[in-house]
Amino acid sequence: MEVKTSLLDNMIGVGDMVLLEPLNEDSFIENLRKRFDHNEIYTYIGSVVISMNPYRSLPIFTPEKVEEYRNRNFYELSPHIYALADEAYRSLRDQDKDQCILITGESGAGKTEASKLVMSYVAAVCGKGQEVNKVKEQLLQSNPVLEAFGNAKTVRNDNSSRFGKYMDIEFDFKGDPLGGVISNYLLEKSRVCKQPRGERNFHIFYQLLSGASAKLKLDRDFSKYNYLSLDSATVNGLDDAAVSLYVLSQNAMQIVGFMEDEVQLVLELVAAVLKLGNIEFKPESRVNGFDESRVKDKNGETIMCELLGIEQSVLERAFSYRTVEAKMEKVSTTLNVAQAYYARDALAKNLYSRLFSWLVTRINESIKVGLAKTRHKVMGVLDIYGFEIFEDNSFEQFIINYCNEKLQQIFIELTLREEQEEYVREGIEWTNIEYFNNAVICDLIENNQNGILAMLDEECLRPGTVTDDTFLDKLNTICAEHQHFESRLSKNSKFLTDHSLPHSCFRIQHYAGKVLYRVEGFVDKNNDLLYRDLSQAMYKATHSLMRQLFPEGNPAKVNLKRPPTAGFQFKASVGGLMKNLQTKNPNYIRCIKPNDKKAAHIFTDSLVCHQVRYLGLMENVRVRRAGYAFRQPYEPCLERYKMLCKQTWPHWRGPARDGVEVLLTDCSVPAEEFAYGRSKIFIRNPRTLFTLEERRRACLEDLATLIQKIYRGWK
Ligand code: AD9
Ligand code: MG
Repeated sequence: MEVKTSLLDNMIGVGDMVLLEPLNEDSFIENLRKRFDHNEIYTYIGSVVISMNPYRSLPIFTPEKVEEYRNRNFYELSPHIYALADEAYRSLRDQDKDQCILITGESGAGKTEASKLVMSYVAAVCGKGQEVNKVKEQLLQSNPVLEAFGNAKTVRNDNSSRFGKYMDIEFDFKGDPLGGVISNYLLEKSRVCKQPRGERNFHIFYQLLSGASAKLKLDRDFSKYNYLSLDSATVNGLDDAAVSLYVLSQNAMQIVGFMEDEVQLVLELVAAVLKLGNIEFKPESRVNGFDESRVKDKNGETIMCELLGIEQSVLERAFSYRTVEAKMEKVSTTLNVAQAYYARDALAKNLYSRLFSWLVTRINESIKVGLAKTRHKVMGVLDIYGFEIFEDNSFEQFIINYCNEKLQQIFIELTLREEQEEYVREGIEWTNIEYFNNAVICDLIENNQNGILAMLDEECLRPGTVTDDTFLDKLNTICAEHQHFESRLSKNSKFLTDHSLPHSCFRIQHYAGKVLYRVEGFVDKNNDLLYRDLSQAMYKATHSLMRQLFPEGNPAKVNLKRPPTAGFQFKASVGGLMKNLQTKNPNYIRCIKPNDKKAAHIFTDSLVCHQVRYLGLMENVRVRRAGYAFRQPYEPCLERYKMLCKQTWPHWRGPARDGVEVLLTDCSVPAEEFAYGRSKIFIRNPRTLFTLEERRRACLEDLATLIQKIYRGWK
C-alpha cells in the first residue's frame, strides 16, 4: 500500500505547525507567510485548520478538488478545508459521531466563506436524488437570504455578517441530508438607524431600492433616506450589483420555500423601515411649558401607514405620548422631540430585528426534518462574529467578545479533552498540560451573582434613576479586586487602577487582549425597551406580518412583566449553544486575515502576529506537542520507514506494531522518545521524526543513484 504523507513530502514550509522546528512566534509566522506566498492558504495544527484569506479566487475549490479529497484520510493530501470537511462528514456517516465545525477569526478573515465551502463540499459528496438535491439546494440557498438581510459593508469587510449563525445540518443513517435548523445570535440592530463612517446599512435596503417594484413607492435614490449613510452609497445612488443581488436573493427566498406573497410582505416591512426613518418631528409648545413632539411632514408617514394598514392618527399619537401602566393604572405622559426620535429609532430597530428572526424561523420551517424521520446524525456549522477591538467599544462589542471568550473556553476544554481521550483510548499515560484557562474571564462576565451581565440587569431593573454611570459605579464596588477588570468613573474614582483609562470606561483583559468599553448606552441597549403605545400601534396594522411581529401589542394580552434584557437573552442562547457544542465532536477552522486592505498578495506580519496571539494558536501547538507531537497509525508508519531497517524491508510479516518496534529500535531512537498506543505510535519530539525523514530521504537518494547506475550499465 502506497501511503502518502503529504505533510512531509515536497511541502512548501511545514504543512503541520506541530512539526515546526524551532517552534516560536517568528518561525510560526514565517511559515504562514511562506505558504501564503505560494498560494498555500491552509496549514494544520494537528487536526485544526488555519485558513488565510487569499482575497482572490484560487483554483482550489473546483469539482476536481472535491473528488481529490473525497474519502481520503486527513493527512494524506496537502492541507485543505476539504480535508476537514471530508473527515467530519465521514466520521458522522461511518462512525455515527455528531460533528460541529467551529469557525473563528476576526472580521474579514474568511469565516463565512469557509462555512460555505464546508457546506458546499458536504453537499457535493453526500447522497444524490431528486428529494435529496432539493434539501441540499434549500440548505445552501438559506445563505444568500440571510446574507442579504444580516450582512453589511463595514470598514473591515464588504460582506460582514452582523449576526451570529449556527446551523445544524441533519443526515439520515446513510449520510443523506434531511434538513436543518438555524439559530441566529444577536443581530447588530443599531446599524438599521445609524452606520459608522464608511459603512453601509444591511444589503437588502440597497437591493430593494435598486430593484423593487413601484408598488412599494420607494425612491431609487439612496440619498433620500435618513437611515442610509451617504458616504458609502454608490454614484447616482444606483448600485448595479445590488440589482442582480436583489434578483438573487429573491430567487433564493423562493428556493428556500417562501411563497410569493410572503416575499412581498417581507419587502413591505423593509420598505417601512426606510420610510419610518424619514418621519421627522417638530416641537409644539404646550401651555405648561413642555414641548410636545409632532410629526413634521405628514406625506411620508401617510405612505407608510397606507403600506402597512395603520391608522395615521394611531401612529402619530404613539409618537407624541407614552402610556405607563402601573398597578392597574394608566398614566399618559407627553414625548418631546428627542424622545420621539428615540421612539422612532427603537421601533425601526425592533421591527427589523424581529423581521430577521422571523425570516430565520420561516427558513427553519422550510428546512426542518419531518417528524416521521427518526434518529438522525447532525453536523453543526458555527459562523459567529469574531473578536472585536475598536477604538470605541460598546455593548455590542462586549456581547460579541463575551461570546468569543466562551468559544475560546470550549476550544481549550475540548482540545484538551480530545487529547486526553486519545491518550486514554490508546492506553498512554496522560500528564497534565499547563495552559491559560480563560474561565475566570467568562465568570467575570456571566457569574449569576456578581458577573458584569448580572449587575447590568440588576441596575436595569432597579427603581430610581439609573444611568450608565450608576451601572459603572456598581461594577466598581464588586469588581475592584478582579485582576482582569479595571475601570474609572467620572466622579469618585475610588477604584481607579490605571490613570490611562478614560472616564466612564471599563477595561477587560480578554484572552485576546485588553478591550476598553465605554459604558454609554449599556443600560439602554440592555433594556431594549419599546414603548407599549408603539407595539400596540403596530399590532393594530392590517399588515399580517407586522401584527405577527408585535404580539405584545395585543391589548388582550397586557403583561406587566418586563421582557428579558438583551444581555440575559444572549447569555441564555450562548449557554444553549455551548451545551449543544459539548455533545459533538469539534472540528476547528481558525481564519486569519493577511492584511487590512482587503487586498490579495499582501501579508502584514504585525497583523498576522496579532491574530496568531489572540487566537491562541501558539498555545494550541504547544498543547499538541506537550505530550507527543506526532502520532500515526502503525501501518502507514511502517510502510513509510520500513526501508530504514533490514528486518522490515522489503516486507514485514507480522503485526505492524511489532514491525514499528523493531524498526525504531534498529534506528536507535531513544525509548523515551516514543510510546506505543493501541493503534498508533506516538513520537514525542518533531526532531525525531525529522531524523527518520532525513534517513529515509538519503535512502531514497541512494536507491535512485543505484537505479541510475544499473540503467546506465544496461545501456
Ligand atoms: V465577518 O466577521 O462576517 O465581518 P468573515 O465572515 O470572517 O468576516 P468573509 O468570509 O465574509 O469574512 O470574507 C471576507 C471576504 O474575503 C469575502 O467577501 C471574500 O472577498 C474574501 N474571501 C474570504 N475567503 C476567501 C476564499 N477562500 N477565497 C477567496 C475569500 N476569497
Ligand atoms: Mg461573516
